[in-house]
Amino acid sequence: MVAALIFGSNALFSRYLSWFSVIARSAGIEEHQLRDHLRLYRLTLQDHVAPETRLKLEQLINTGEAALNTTPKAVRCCSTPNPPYTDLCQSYLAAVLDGDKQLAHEIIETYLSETADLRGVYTHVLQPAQNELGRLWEIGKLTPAEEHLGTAITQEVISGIDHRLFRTTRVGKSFVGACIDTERHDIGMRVVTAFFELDGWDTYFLGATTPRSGLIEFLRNKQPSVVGLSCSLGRNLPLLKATIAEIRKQPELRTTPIIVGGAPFNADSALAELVGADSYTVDADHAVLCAESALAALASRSASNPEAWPSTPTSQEPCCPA
Ligand code: B12
Repeated sequence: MVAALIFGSNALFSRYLSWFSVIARSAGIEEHQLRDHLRLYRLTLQDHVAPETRLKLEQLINTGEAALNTTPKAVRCCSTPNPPYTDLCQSYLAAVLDGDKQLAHEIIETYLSETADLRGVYTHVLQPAQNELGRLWEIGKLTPAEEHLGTAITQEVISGIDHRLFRTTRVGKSFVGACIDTERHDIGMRVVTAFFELDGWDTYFLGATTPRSGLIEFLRNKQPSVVGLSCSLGRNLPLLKATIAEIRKQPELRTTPIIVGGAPFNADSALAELVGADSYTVDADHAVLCAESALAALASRSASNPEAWPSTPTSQEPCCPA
């Protein structure tokens, strides 16, 4: 809620509330209790906030109340028909839910030896399987330990197929992908970084909870063509904004395009501009194209008006259709 208030994002708050209402329901909390909760929020907070914030708060809570009637926008899971991956995704998920990591590896290795369809495995098997783990945890059908086991198996499978990423043809560009200091969700960033590697970029995946000072020192040394930052939780947006501001203060990184991604941006793409990023995109399939267009925008801007740069990033629209 605080991040939604800070960034004035009703979409972020309604996504949060529709998510929370699922968790609450599976914990036996009824909708009228959530409504009471919001009413008390309104009553309590309005006496403690400035008039302009009160208005924003009012709008936020109104959208939130409306969101309680809606079901959260589903993320693609293995239960979502997605030919030709449906059976593969479901058999992979079944192996993961059984904790059968040998079978999980075999299913992916067999498919890859027949198709070499690495991109399909990442975005149409591993990602929906992870989303399904989240959905089952959310409705109380999976314990945190079982979700951790499933996630660990997927991380092992990703490590097992990493060797297939390396291409002979390099494109002479580099990409650093990281999660900020409070963000523990790094599989999304790892998959995005893999897509850059597949396209011949030199990539550096720094993973979860990367301390800001270390991230900035690494970026100053590497001076990558593009930086990617991942955020899965709305509450991490203010820190992401501060991290991007810090990166832009570095003379060596003044013109380096920064692209972002993760669930909060899929809820409200305007947040990409509000955290100071150059652009955002919904998933790994569009990430390299997103980086290419950010680099093209950089080139045309510094060519047309070297003085103006880097004043304002160009497009905030998802650089590829959401
Ligand atoms: C695995 C997981 C964890 C693991 C993470 C392990 C790891 N090393 O990553 C652990 C157990 C640590 C974890 C912890 C928590 N989690 Co969690 N987690 C998940 C889960 C199940 C899967 C995420 C995943 O791996 N997805 C697969 C990847 C491939 O997809 P992705 O992340 O969406 O990334 C894609 C796009 O978003 C995009 N993208 C992402 N980043 C970037 C960056 C750039 C630059 C670009 C271009 C694109 C891009 O492209 C990616 C590839 O296509 C999700 C469920 C879900 N639906 O997301 C919950 C989920 C995100 N977690 C959730 C929660 C609540 C938590 C906790 C707060 C739980 C708790 N109480 O402790 C903690 C918070 C920890 C923290 N501080 O970050 C909620 C968040 C709900 C919300 N309100 O936002 C979710 C949605 C579960 C749920 N259904 O309720 N979690």
